[in-house]
Amino acid sequence: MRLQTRGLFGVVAILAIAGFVVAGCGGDEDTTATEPATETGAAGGAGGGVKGATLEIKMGEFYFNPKNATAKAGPTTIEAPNEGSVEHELVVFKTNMNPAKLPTEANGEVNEEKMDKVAEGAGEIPDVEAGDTKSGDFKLTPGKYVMFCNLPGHYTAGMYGTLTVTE
Ligand SMILES: [Cu+2]
Repeated sequence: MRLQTRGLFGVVAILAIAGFVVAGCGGDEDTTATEPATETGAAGGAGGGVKGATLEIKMGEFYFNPKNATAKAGPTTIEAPNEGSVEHELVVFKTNMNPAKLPTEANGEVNEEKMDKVAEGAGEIPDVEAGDTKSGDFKLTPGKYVMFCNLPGHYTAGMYGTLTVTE
């Protein structure tokens, strides 16, 4: 009798341990990633390695939406979904030039070499096929940017806009 009881106890104990281990694993998988506890607004914007913001600029024939975008300074991922039916691109220059009066070449493309760039603020998200979305990482600083699509004829068809970046 004694022996049997002990044996039963042993089995129960093993099952209990096994159950605990399984439950433990399941629990781990469900655990959501710990988010950095920032954004308390204290001690005024030191924020070095904080993940940047995201800005979406939709593209189509022949527009950017929003046409006049705004953003806060800092590392920013611009996402450019092409909801049109031909390829587009998003070229971004930091400049005070009027986006409607950029220097063009004979074929109507913007002459990027003649662009009056403010510091080094330029970049682009090239070759976005119809229906695709591409993104690029930009380090935005306060000021004015122009954006345009420089595929042949697209700029002159009105595919340009502005991006205003504030502190
Ligand atoms: Cu285009």
